[in-house]
Amino acid sequence: MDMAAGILAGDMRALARGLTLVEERLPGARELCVKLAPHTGRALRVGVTGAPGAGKSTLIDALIRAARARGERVAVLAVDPSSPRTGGALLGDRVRMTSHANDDGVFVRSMASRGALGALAPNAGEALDLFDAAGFTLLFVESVGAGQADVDIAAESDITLVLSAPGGGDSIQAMKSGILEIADLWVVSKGDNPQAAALKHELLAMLALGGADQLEERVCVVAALANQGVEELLAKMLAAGAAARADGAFAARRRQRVRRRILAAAAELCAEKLPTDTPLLTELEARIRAGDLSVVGAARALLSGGNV
Ligand SMILES: Nc1nc2c(ncn2[C@@H]2O[C@H](COP(=O)(O)OP(=O)(O)O)[C@@H](O)[C@H]2O)c(=O)[nH]1
Ligand SMILES: [Mg+2]
Repeated sequence: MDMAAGILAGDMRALARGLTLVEERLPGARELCVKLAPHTGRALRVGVTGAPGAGKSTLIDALIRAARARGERVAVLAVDPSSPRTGGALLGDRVRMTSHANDDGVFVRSMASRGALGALAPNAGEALDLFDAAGFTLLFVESVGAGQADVDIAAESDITLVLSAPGGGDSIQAMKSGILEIADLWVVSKGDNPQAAALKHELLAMLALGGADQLEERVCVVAALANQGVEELLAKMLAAGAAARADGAFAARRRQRVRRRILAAAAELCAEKLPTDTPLLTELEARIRAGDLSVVGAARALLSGGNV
C-alpha cells in the first residue's frame, strides 16, 4: 500500500513516516500532500500558545482525556524550539503524554521549530493536514508563545487558546502585545493557585480596555492537574468549532490558510532565486553608500533585473 493510502486507512506507521517526509521536506513530501489535500478539512484544529511553563502540555493532556471520553480521536503536534538547551522541555511533554501511549485514538508528535525561538515550524500546517487525513478529529498544536509563533499558530488553527499562569513572571503585562489579540479563548491556567482569580480580573480588565467582546464566556480558569474546568473548556471549543462550521467562518479561514501557504512558498522561491554575488549587487551597494538609492529601491532593482 502506498503511503497516502496507508495514512487514509489510519495506518499509524504510514502516518509517522509521512510526518517525517513533511518535516524534513524529503522527496515525496509534496506528492503526498497533494494526494491527501482532498481528504483534509474535517478535523478541528486548536492552537495552544503561552509562555514556557504556562501549563500548555498539562492542559492538552487533560483535554485529550476529556475528548477521548466524547469519542474524539486526538492528535497533538508539539512544536519545540530546536535549541538543545530546551531538550528537557520536549522530554517533559513526551513523558506527560505517555499516559495515552496505549490508546490508538491518540497520536502525539513533536516537531523542531527551526528558525527563531518559538516560531512555528514551516511545515506544521502540513503535518496537521496529515493528522486530519488520517482520521483524527481534534488536533492540537502546542507552541511557545513568542512573537511570530503566535501569528503562525493562529493562522494554522481554527481556534486559538492563549494560556497565562498565575504567579511567577508570567503577568499579563509581560505578555507580548499582539498575543492576546489572536486568542479565541483566553485560559488562566493553574486555577488551583490562589492568585488565579486576580490574574483573571487583570486579564478581563486589559481585554475590556482593548474592546474585546463576550469576555465572560471567552476567559476560562482551568486547573488541569485537578481536572477542573477542563470539560467546560472542551465544550466551549467544540461549540465554537461547530458555530464556525455552520456560519462559514471555518471555510473562509481554511481558504485564507491555503492562500497564506502559497504566498509563503512563493516568497521562499523568490528568495532562492535571488543572486547573492553579482556585479549588479555590487553596483547597488555602491549606490546606497553614495546616497543615490534606498535599500528598498535597490531591492526593487534586484527583482526587476537592474531597472531602478
Ligand atoms: N499547580 C498546578 N500546576 C500545574 C498545573 N498545570 C501545569 N502545572 C505545572 O506547571 C509546570 C509546567 O507545565 P507544562 O504543562 O509543562 O507547561 P508548558 O511549558 O506550557 O507546556 C509543570 O510543573 C506542571 O506540573 C495546574 O493546573 N496546577
Ligand atoms: Mg509544553
